[in-house]
Amino acid sequence: MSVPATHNRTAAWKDSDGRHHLHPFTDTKALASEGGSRIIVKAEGNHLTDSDGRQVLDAMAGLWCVNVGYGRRELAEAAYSQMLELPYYNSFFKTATPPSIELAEKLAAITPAGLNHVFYGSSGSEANDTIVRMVRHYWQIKGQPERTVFISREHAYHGSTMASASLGGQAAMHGQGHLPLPGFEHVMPPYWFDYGGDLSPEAFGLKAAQAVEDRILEIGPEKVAAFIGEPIQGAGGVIIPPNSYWPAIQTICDKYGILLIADEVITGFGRTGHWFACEHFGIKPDIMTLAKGITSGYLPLSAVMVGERVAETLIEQGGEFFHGYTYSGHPACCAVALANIALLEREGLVERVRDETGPYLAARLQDIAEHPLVGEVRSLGLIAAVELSADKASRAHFEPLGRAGTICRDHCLAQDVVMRAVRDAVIISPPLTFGKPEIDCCIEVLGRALDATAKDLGVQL
Ligand code: PXG
Repeated sequence: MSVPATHNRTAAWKDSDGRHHLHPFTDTKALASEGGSRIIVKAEGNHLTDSDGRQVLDAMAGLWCVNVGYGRRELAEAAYSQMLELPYYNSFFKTATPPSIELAEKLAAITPAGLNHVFYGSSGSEANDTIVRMVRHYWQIKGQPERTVFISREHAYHGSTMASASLGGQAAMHGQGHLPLPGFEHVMPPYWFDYGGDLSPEAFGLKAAQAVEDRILEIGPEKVAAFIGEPIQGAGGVIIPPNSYWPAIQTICDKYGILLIADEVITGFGRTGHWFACEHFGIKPDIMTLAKGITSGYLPLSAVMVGERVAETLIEQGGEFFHGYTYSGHPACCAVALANIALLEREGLVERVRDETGPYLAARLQDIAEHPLVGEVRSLGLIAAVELSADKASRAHFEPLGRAGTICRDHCLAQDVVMRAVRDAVIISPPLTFGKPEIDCCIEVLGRALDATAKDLGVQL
């Protein structure tokens, strides 16, 4: 076992990490004062091992991405063989590589009908940047160059680059670096718990869709290029829209000729019990963003799926699209994606989430819904949130917002289960290899964490 050796190195790693490594979304000073990073050295199945030899259950699938779980030899071998055969070649200058071609064909086959063309990148942020450039280019070709504005939602997360952070609706991100850029608008999210008031969820879903139409009319429909949304807002707190929302959005986009973009970076590749969440919500996007689960995070890869309406115009009338990344269609990443999709298919993981583990998680969440601290539980497939609230009836928040959720998440971590807190929602989005025992474990850990949180907050149980 390598544990004793790594254990000896933990202090050195932490020290070096603190001195040299700027982490994403991290207050470096606070991290140092809290004792530095936890060093993850290994992972197998659904578990991570840290440098102290401690094992934790990963109910977040890394960062919402390790859909097939850790330690899959097939994926490592796909990367290894491809790297030996052809580690890299680009697709800029009238060249292509077999994995990038085969993956494009496979993605066209498994994504909803009509999405038949692929533009590759390495991250969800890059894919969404690509979309901004591609969509504006499309409208220029169509002779409507004034159509430049993107409409998105508050709490949306579409990435961290200038354009993708502008697409996103994260107030904290916009507060740094003068964002959003001009041409990015944000409307109310379909977040019934916070915004729904006395309306039923279905009535509120229509109201949230109406907010999109109202904004289109305010801006002028002839200036609106596209509406972008995550079918379920993940990093924004697992906001699952009422069923009335997406069909109404589709109708509004169709009415004004506005492109509909579904960002399926989190919801794709089986997360919701469907290959893509659009299938569940009954929408037909013009463009779809894919990343994360496309390779289960084993290598970085993203794809923009382009529908016929846009692709035909770009191809027939667009000429050269002056856009691309060194790693667009990286052969090793594409080979891993193909192996990952083959694994999802062979093991029937998507169907398992739809028929077994998704419904089981939903049922088990009901067991904690009655807890005095819980305002709402929500889930679809294997993505779920437990929303903490100071008062069930009024859905009031604890003050300050975010404290209760963080306390609860920390009590889960203390029991060796990784969950995530967004505001006061405690979130899970585990590998699709989670079975009933792992789900039971999460629910039991959450139950104890809720009790401990109530104690910390001085709430009588
Ligand atoms: N779209 C969505 C819906 C995402 O969730 C991105 C785009 C950007 O992907 P890249 O690969 O550029 O990171 C994401 C990423 C969090 C968290 O704290 C979530 C993401 C990234 C980092 C942190 O939950 N999602």
